[in-house]
Amino acid sequence: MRYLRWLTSGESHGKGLLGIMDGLPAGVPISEDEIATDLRRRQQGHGRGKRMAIERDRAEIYGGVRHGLTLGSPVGLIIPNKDWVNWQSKMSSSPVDDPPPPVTLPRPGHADLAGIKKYGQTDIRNVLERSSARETAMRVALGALARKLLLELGITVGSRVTSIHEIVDTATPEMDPVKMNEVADASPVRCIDEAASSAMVAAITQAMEDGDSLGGTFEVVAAGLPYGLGSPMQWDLKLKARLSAAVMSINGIEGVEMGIGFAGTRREGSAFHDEIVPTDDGEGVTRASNHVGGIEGGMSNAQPVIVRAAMKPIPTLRKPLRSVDIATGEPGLAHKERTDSCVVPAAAVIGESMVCLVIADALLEKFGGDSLDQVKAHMAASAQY
Ligand code: EPS
Repeated sequence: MRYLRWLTSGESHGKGLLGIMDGLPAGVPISEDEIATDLRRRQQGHGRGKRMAIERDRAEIYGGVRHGLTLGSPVGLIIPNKDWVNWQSKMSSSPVDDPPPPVTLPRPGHADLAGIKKYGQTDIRNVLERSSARETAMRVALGALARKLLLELGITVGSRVTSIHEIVDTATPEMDPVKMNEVADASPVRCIDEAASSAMVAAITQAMEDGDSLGGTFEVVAAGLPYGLGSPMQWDLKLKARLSAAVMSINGIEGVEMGIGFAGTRREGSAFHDEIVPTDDGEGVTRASNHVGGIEGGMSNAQPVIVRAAMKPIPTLRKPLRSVDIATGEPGLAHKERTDSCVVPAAAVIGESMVCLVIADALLEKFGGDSLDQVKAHMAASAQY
C-alpha cells in the first residue's frame, strides 16, 4: 500500500498489539467506540475458543487524532492483551530465571516448522506467537479507520459467510453491504440463510466435541466505488491484484476469487460478461449483471466489488496430527494449544477490513488530498459513477 501505509507489532500472549497508520487525511471523524464496534464483530462467531472469553478488544488511540478528528499525522493504536497477566513471565521481554519448557512438536498447517527453520529457533513459541491470528485484531482496528474514510466518501463494505465445511448458504441476497452486515451480524456464523446458519452451528459444535476444526468460505462486498480505482498500466497497480494479495494475507486463507470466480469458467463468454445497458433515467450506463465482481482491466467499474475467499480448517487440533519432535527427532503428536474450532465468521470481518484498507489506498492514489475536504473536492470534480 503506497498511500495508506501501516504496520502492526505484537505477539499473541505479549503485552498487546500496536498499529501505526500513515497517510490518512486530516479531518476524518473517528472514535475509539467506532473502532471497538468492528473489534467486537471480529470476536464473535460460534466456534471461538476460551481466549475470546478473556479478551474484550478495545483500541486506545495514542496519536494522530484530536477532538474526534484525524490530524493528518500518523495514527497510533494500542490494543492491550487482557491475557498478558497470565503470560508475563513466559513472554517477558527480559530474560527470566525459570523459562517455560520449549514447544518442540510442530503443528502441521501452522507456521511452526518452516518458522523454526527460517529463524533458527529451538522453541516453536518464538514463531507461533507472531504467526497467531491474534495479529488480525490490529488489522481490524486499522481497517476501521479506513472504513470511516470510505464512509465519508459514500463507500460501504460488508461481508457474509457463504459456507462452513460442507454446508453452503445458497442465498443470493440483493443487499447493500450495510444491510448485509446487519443480517449477517445477527447470525452466530454470520450467514444470511437461517436454515444454513443452524446447520453450520451444529457442524461446528460437532467439530468442537470431536476436537477437530472446520474451514469455509466468505464473501466481501464493497459498494459506491467510482470508475477507475486501480490501474491497468502495471501488474502491481491492478485493483484485483491488490485486493487478492490483501485478502490472501489473512491467516488460513487458501484461495481468493472475484465475482463468480471459478464458477464463471463453466459459462460461455456471452453468459459471463456483464452487458452495458442504459440506466433507468436514460442518463448514463449501468450493467445488466455483475458476474465479474466490479473490476475490469484492473480498475473498478462502478459496480459493487465482490471478493470471495476460502479458509482452511484451523491447524491447532485437540485431536492432534502426527509430527516429529524437533529436539529429539522422535515421532509424536503435534503440540496442543487452547484454540478455536472455526473462525470463518471472524475471517469475514477481517476480510472486510483488508478490503477497506486496499480501497482507501486506491482512492487516495486517485483523489488524494491532505484533508478530507480536499479529497471530497477532488472526487466531486472528477469522480465518474
Ligand atoms: C490462535 C489461538 C487462540 C486464538 C487466537 C489465535 O489463542 P490462544 O492460544 O490464546 O487460546 O483465540 O486468536 C486470537 C487470540 C484472536 O484474537 O483472534 C492461534 O494459534 O493462531
